[in-house]
Amino acid sequence: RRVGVVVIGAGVAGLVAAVVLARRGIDTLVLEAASRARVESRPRAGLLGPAAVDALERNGLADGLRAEGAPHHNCELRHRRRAFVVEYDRHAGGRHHVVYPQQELVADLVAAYLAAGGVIEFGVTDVMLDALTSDHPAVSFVTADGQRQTVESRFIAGCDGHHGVSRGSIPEGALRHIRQRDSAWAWLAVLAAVAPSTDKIIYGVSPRGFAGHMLRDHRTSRFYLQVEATADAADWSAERIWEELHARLAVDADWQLAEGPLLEPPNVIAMDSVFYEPMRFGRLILAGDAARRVPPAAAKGAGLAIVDGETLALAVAAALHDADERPLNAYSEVCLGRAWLAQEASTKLLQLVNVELADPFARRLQDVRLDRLRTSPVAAAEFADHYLSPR
Ligand code: RFL
Repeated sequence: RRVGVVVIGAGVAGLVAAVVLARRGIDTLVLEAASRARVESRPRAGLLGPAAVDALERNGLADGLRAEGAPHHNCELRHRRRAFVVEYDRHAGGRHHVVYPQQELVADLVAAYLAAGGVIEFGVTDVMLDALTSDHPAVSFVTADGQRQTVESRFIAGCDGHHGVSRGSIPEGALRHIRQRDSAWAWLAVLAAVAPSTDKIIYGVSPRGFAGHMLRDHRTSRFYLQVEATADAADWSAERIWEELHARLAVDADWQLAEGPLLEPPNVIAMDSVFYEPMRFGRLILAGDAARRVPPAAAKGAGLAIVDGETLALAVAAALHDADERPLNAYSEVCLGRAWLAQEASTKLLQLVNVELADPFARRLQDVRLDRLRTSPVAAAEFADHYLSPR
């Protein structure tokens, strides 16, 4: 069997790429390890920046997001038991975020791709990539009902996330691994079945460490707690989590944090990033988390994956339709430029909100940064530029 492009992974990167390719008449096959039910219900990201929303709009993929998503123009910081709001859209020409659960976006994208005549194999196992530097790279896999198949293609899009097989199929030494030095901190990610106690995201900076109250939908809330990088999620009972959230988010105002049952076991998310460069090896092109890991701190991962997916598809379409390989040759640099900008935003946000618990000197500087953000329009404009990046 032969197709134009095999896309490995039906996450946001893979599905955006697949829709754009299929709509341009390119025969596309998506291979996904999980079931359809699983990808359409797996909770992850929620906050999407303007570049990602624009990319979805441009491709007619934003109907669900427009109907169900909630625009977000500001966020709240809590410091020394005082709350202040940063109206970041005002400093960014009205650009803002939209909160829309990633699994709902995935469901929209699956539907759009199938409507464009695309084919997805869910539940595949043992995916293997071959002949990546030839004109006809191949992918072999075992279907959900146990058949081994091999498909030849012109290009392979490696969109299978940080733990996928695509990047691992590239020979040792062909990519640079650019890793951040180990961070002392991680975030414990908690998802609870409770209506949010706020209408804006809250970044709480307290003497016990950072706590975040993020938004998902009207029945679900995401929380983060700064923990030691070596922390074990098993040590964090629901009781301990709520106790810390109450303590770290406390303000001298009439505000209550509502509790609810945890929807999944909490997990410890490392804050150390890694980039793999370039994002291409022969006819295999990487997109999204397959090419990097950025911390969820500034909520950039899914947005980058979406714009990578679109950029990849347009570059491959130019190569296949017009024999123009220039966009493909520029692909890695374009995507890396955006991703490093997003990384810088994440790094800056972590410096703003993570508390260096054992370092009074760093904490004094953090106090200054937060006071400047509260009082200086220049500091607020700088925050807005990072928070909404990449453009
Ligand atoms: P995904 O979403 O991981 O999708 C990859 C897909 O590939 C499949 N797969 C395979 N398929 C076939 N063969 C194999 N061998 C395969 N191995 C894996 C997987 O089943 C999956 O379906 O990657 P993609 O598309 O690159 O998208 C990346 C984003 O998912 C990720 O960056 C974000 O979720 C990060 N992130 C956030 N990003 C935001 O922009 N805003 C946020 O608010 C935000 N919050 C978050 C987050 C990530 C989190 N976690 C779970 C680390 C919050 C959390 C808690």
